Amino acid sequence: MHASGIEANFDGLIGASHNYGGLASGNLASDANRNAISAPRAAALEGLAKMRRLMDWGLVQGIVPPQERPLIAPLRALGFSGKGAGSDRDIWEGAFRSDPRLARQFISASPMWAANAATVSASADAEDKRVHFTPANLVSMCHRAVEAPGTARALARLFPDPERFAHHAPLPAHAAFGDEGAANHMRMSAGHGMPGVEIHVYGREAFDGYAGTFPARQTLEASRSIARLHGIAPGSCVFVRQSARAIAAGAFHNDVVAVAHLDTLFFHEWAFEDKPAALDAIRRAADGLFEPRFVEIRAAEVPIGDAISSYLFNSQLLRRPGANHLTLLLPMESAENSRVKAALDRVSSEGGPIGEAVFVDVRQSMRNGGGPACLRLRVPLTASEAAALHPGAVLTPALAARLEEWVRRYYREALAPDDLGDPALVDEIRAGLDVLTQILDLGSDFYAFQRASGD
Ligand code: SUG
Repeated sequence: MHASGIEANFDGLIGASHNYGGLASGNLASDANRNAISAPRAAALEGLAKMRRLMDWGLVQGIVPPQERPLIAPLRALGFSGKGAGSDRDIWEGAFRSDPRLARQFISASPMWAANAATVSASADAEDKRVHFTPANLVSMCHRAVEAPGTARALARLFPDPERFAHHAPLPAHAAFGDEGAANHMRMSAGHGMPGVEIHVYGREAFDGYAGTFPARQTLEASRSIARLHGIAPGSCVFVRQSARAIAAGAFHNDVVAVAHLDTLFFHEWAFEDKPAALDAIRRAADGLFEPRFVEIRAAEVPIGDAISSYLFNSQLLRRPGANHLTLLLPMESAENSRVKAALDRVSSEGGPIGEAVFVDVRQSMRNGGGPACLRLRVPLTASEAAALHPGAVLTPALAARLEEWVRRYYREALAPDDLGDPALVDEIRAGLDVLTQILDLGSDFYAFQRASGD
């Protein structure tokens, strides 16, 4: 354990309902793959292989359990009652038959993208010296807005000690407070346990007109509220507007065009609306704490379209224990784009902070617009906070092997769009999740279907 703390990565374990719904407007990959046949088993194994890699590098790797899907309680609330006794299977079958477009909002495996689970502040930045979590309300997209209660429950289990971890409620579920979690939040510091700069990137101001082609999911008002709730001193926060042209090109979250780790910010020239002001604000906030290092990729070297299709910036920027440079863990797609590959070769050989580029296959998630960085929630921790994590969800070689076996047993190899309406899926997925609560030691009332109330 590094004296100044560590960054734990909590990845969303990809759920058995992983499918291509084309549900996310402004996310070009989701749109392009609408109705493709998905491979849930391969998807989950890809995700686990990525987690294994971090664990093998000696980093702390945690797991965010998949959420229950299909979600039945909201369908009941929308008036679906099923035939006969109105069992959950009946409700799912009836809802899918009568309105498949609506039903598909409730069977997405979208909680896999843990970068959207919550915004997390380091204890060193917070007034009360606890790690703060605010689950994202994700109100911009129907299929994602239903994640917040399940996320709150999971985070409370994974980070249980109230002396060290503070859990807030999601922001009010209105577009004015649209919040997409850590995908629009970066932290820079000299060490994970040391005071740093919290950078919030927003797409629009709530009470201004917004006329972009694609939704700007995060509001300034949401970002400011989170900073207030977390008790971050105003001088340690920077609020930066994402560039409208990046959103128009398909950068639906900041983490598609920028990523930070320790003192380094790696970003595309077009990431921010006013780049000089953004970099200046970061420099000012960092004054006396650390010297920020900026690694910029110019549009002339990698056009924004290539950056987005390759997910160059949706990479994990990490320091492998013992290394004196940073490592970028990127999706395979970045190695396959010649301009992107050339830029990576330049960046990692010019003696700057980034010294290595490693590629990982997460193609199943990528086809829904979720790269390596989307799949993980970063949690900066001191040694004593790391010791207070729920131990059942911290990856070990034995747990990884158990989870791989579990996936092979409970996940289908393929899901075609019409398979989603199969009522057998409801029981099949629940049987798997029931076993998962034992594997991860989550207790026997973690999922709604395990509770007598059912919600
Ligand atoms: O919210 N895709 C997700 C991808 C999230 C990526 N996360 C980060 N950038 N941090 C989204 O757009 C597609 C689901 C579908 O179409 O079936 C989806 O929700």
